[in-house]
Amino acid sequence: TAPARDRLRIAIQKSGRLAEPARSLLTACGLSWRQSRDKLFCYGESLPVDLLLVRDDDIPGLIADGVCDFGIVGRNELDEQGAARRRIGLPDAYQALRGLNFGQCRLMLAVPEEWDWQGVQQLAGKRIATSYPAILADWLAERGVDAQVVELSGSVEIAPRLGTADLICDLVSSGATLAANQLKPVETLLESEAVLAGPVKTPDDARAGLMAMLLRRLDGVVKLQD
Ligand code: PRT
Ligand code: ZN
Repeated sequence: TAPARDRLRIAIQKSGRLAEPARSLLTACGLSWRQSRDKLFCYGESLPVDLLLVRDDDIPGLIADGVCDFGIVGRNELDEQGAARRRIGLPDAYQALRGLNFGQCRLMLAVPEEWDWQGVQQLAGKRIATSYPAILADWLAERGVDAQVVELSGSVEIAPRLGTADLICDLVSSGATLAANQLKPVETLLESEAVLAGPVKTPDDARAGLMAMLLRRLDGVVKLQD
C-alpha cells in the first residue's frame, strides 16, 4: 500500500481534448497552481492539491498504483482498462465517481456504407479493428458472437480500406470521420464522457477530507453548468 500523504494528486491529460476543460473545471472548483503548462507536475497553491499532466492512457494506472488520488479521463479509457484488468483476473482498482458533462462521445461499431446491416449475428467470422479490445471482446461475448478483434492503436477508421479488418469499433462524436471513410455507425457499445475517477477505497489520511471537499465543490460547479 502507498504511504500516507497530506496532499492530494489529480491526474489530467497534458494535451488533447480533455486537457483544457479538465483544468477549467478544477479552476472553477477553486484550485490554482504555481505554474506551468509544459511541466509534468503543478504544485497546488490555494489548496494542497497538486496536478499531474499525463497521457490519458496513463490515468487509470496512476490511480490503481496509488500515485494519484483522482483523475479526469474518458469513461471509454477507464472502462477499457478496467475490462482488461478483469479479463486477466485483477481486482477493480478504480471507479468513475462523477460524470463531468464534457468529452461526450460514443464507442460504436461502424461498417462499410454498402453493407445492409441486419444485426450482430452478421459479425460472425468478421475482423473488427479497434483500440478498445477488452470492451469489444466483452460486448461480443455477451451476445455470443464469434468475431476476431484486431487491436490497433490509431487510425482505426482506415483499416477496412486497407483490408486489415472488415469493420471497426471506434469513438464517434460528429460522425464526420466515419463519413469521410465511407463507414456508417450501426451499434453503440458505450456512451462516454469525461469522468472523475478515483480509487475503490478512500485513503485513511488527510486526503480523505480533501477528496470529500473537492467532490462537494465539483457537484456544485457541474450542477451550475446544467
Ligand atoms: O495524448 P493522449 O494519449 O493523452 O491523447 P489521445 O490522443 O489518446 O486522446 P484525445 O485527446 O484524442 O481524446 C481524449 C478523450 O476525448 C477520449 O478518450 C474520449 O473520452 C474523448 N473524446 C470525445 C474523443 C472524441 N470525442 C473523438 N471524437 N476522443 C477521440 N475522438 C476521435 C475518434 O477516435 C475519431 O478518430 O475523433 C474521431 C471521430 O470524431 P468525429 O467528430 O469525426 O466523429
Ligand atoms: Zn491516449
